[in-house]
Amino acid sequence: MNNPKVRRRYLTITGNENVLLYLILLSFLISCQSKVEPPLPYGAIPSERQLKWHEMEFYGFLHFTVNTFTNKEWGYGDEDPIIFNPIDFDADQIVSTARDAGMKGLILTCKHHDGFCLWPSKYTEHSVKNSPWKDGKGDVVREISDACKEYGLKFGVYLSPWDRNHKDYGTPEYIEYYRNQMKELLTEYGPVYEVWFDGANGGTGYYGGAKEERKIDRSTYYDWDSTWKIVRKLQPDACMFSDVGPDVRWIGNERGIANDTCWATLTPEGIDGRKPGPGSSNYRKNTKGIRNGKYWIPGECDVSIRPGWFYHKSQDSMVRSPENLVDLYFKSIGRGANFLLNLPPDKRGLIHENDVKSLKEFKKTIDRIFAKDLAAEAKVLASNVRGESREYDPLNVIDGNGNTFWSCDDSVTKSHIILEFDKPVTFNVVSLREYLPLGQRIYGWALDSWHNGEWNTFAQGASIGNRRLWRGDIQITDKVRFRITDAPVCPAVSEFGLYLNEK
Ligand code: FUL
Ligand code: CA
Repeated sequence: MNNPKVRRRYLTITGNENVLLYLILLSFLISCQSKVEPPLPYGAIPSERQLKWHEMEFYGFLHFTVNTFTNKEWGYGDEDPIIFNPIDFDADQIVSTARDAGMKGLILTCKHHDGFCLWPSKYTEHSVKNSPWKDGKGDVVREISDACKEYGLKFGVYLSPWDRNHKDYGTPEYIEYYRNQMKELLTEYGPVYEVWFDGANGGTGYYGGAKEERKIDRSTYYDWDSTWKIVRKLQPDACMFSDVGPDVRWIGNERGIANDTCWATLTPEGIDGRKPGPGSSNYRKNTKGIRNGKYWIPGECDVSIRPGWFYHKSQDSMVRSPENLVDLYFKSIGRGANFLLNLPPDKRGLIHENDVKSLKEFKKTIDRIFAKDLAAEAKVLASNVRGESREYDPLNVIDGNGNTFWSCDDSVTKSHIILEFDKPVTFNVVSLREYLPLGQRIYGWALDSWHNGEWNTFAQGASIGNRRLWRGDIQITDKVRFRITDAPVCPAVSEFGLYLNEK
């Protein structure tokens, strides 16, 4: 200890430790002060898989089968597999068209009502393996799912519960067949993000030559709970779509439009007191959902880019215009639902030039609208900040991060934020998002702009959810106010954006 060198070293170490201890203590005190518990979740809340699904927002449907060659919408089930021969089939063209349109996934009709399988299922001969296409060695499911991986899109599966070809349809044997096919699709083609259960089922068909009508009890025949368990086991991240969920609900129309007020929650109702199921539910309530419904089952708006779901030459001039697609974007995604747009490959096995053209223009318009978020420049003030904590600061609504949000004290339900700008901003589109892990918490909102010393309300609505888009008259102002006019609990608003849609 008498050695000065050693002493000095000892002293130095001690000094550092003190500073270190001081810093630890300080950051502990700061974190104690700023750590304010987040609000408790309200009502039904989304699962992890549903949260991922919400991020998808826009994706495509591919309706492709023997109907493409027979010019029908619903095949009877007696089609000869030799008619399926898309000689120029090009999965790259199909998937890159979807990607270039901004789609984040594709759902393929692996089997439609006619029963023809686009993959060589080992449970039937009624498939691509008996088609001249690629000498019976082709597999549309393989090629589309591989191309999706290559282009960074997620892959989804449509497997029609109704099968107008299968001889056993209507008996328990068919359910086994259906589940076996589902297992093939969910184990042999990589990750699946969505499984689509169509509610259209039961009726006339070929049925192995019987050519008759087979009625089924839609609420019991399929024993959906057991099939859904298989999907959960094989693809735990996949969301299941049907009229009644369990993860995603049909929006109740095939026009691609959610109700202006659209809740992510729903309590599915059966018909005549029976168990709700795909094709047997009071789906009219799906368009709006049910405020504070029992389950988180958000809406998906499916619609085709043409009048039909399958390709028909006669509809080449009836492709939806880019403006119409933008309108659907605002009426689906902009109302908290997802947008599922069908692109039917033609007889060649390609997305037709007219559809490609419209999609390109649509994408350009969407990109132009959302190119610059004017709100990012704002100063943001709030009527209340939860625990006065920086964690719930109103600036969180303009940070471009969906995981940070503005919130208030538990007792504060009606509240507002004001965005202030150095110079007036010009906008005609507003984008709002709630922080979904805490549930859908806002029941009413309004937007005001500041003109000549007073507030003018230019927009109002009820639901927000994953996203709420408003598009209207041009506003020029240096102050914008977002008011929560009705809410059962304090809010959790994650994002607020202002954009200019130049004509
Ligand atoms: C409906 C089906 O009957 C149509 O053919 C199409 O597949 C559409 C997406 O769902 O219920
Ligand atoms: Ca944020």
